[in-house]
Amino acid sequence: MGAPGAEFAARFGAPATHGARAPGRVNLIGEHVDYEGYAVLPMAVALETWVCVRRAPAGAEAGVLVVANADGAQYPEVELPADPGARVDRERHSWANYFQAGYKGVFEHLRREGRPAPEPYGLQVMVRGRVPAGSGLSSSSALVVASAAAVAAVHGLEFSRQEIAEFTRVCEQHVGTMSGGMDQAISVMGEQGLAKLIEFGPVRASDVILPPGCAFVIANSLTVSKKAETAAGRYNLRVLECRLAAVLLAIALGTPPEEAAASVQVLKDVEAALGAAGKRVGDLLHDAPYSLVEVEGLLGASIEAVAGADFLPSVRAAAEFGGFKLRQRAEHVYSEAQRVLRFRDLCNSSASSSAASGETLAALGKMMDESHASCSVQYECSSPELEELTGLARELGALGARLTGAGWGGCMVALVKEGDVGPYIQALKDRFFQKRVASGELDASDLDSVVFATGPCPGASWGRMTTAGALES
Ligand code: NG1
Repeated sequence: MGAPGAEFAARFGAPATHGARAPGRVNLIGEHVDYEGYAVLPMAVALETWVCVRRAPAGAEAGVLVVANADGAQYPEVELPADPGARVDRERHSWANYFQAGYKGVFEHLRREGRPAPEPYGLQVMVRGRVPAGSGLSSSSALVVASAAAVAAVHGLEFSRQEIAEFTRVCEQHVGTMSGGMDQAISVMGEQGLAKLIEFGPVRASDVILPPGCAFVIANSLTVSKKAETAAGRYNLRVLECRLAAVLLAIALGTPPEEAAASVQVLKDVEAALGAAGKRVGDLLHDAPYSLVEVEGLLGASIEAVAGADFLPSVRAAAEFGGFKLRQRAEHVYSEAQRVLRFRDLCNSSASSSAASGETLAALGKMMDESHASCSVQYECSSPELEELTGLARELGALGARLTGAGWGGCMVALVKEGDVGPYIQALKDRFFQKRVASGELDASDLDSVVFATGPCPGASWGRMTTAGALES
């Protein structure tokens, strides 16, 4: 399924002039560490989102963005102002918020860079997404990246891949999650046949050659993770807990509270000082959840003053959950960051052999299992369905299995020997999915889209569209 060219012409009466496609991704290892400044190891997948655009003709639509979707029944058409300054309405969780975030991002980037911005004109837009929403494969970033790239193309703007990766990370935050940057980066920088180590500050991607003889199987737990809607008590709360843990670690290491709050943003900022002092997280942070009173007492300031008012909903959510689990969150981040580098090193060192040894694959699988356990126990971002699925995945012979993406639902990724893929997928269908078909939760015709093997795919492309509805090469 390619560009929604026919749908565009049917809705707007003329072909699209510009377009972009951007893929979703599967993260092989490195969960919830990107927003703490650490590297992640994803690959782009074959599921992608298309955004086709055309400048609105003079008249009624000249000052608006008419944003339509090829699946109009599920994603109804939305009209937005053609004004990059217009606020994204976070309280109304519309699918088109992601388009608007990408649209704003283009102009905000130009402004930050001090580059001249073109007059923003009205646009006709048609979207088609094949990345399942809320599945942990980053449908949100695929849409933000494709939107930004298409908007840039129709305004005649040229950006590097790195620029797009940087500014789409920032602009996706308009939707309401304090996104870390992995998804946008791999969606733009993905390459056929290569996983990538993505590092931040500035964002950059280096090749990771996956060992020959192995395959990655993605399976959807069928519980949708509504990231934007649940951000206050889940994703954003974790970002806040990490920030608080980082500042309290710095204070425990002797930095005065005010200085720590000003200079420490993420856990990576205190890693060196921890190492230099020969301390571990568990030496400095206690196991029991921290109450608001205790945290603010240690900070010598309100959380709002330290982290900003955007986190107030998360502060309220933490009170409901019984406090902030700072030690557990920090331990997850530091251990996961190390697993990413060990995983990368092992992949690259086995790249020269014609088939990876059983030992190598077993070691990679073990790291994936450890990553999952840490996500589940320390970071508490798994779900009963993901536990069932990853447990079954191992029982059925996967060398390792873990949730992928933010968690709380969505997909898992399992490492499987290449030769075992067919029977393995069939066994997963029989043991996990068939009963869901029987209960009506899943349509039998969707079986192949909820469990499949994939290799690394190319990142986004964009530009002018041919009249036949393809991107000009
Ligand atoms: P999902 O929700 O799977 O797209 C999110 C973040 C990532 C990263 C992962 C957890 C966004 C757009 N993406 O991914 O940056 O933090 O969670 O590793 O918020």
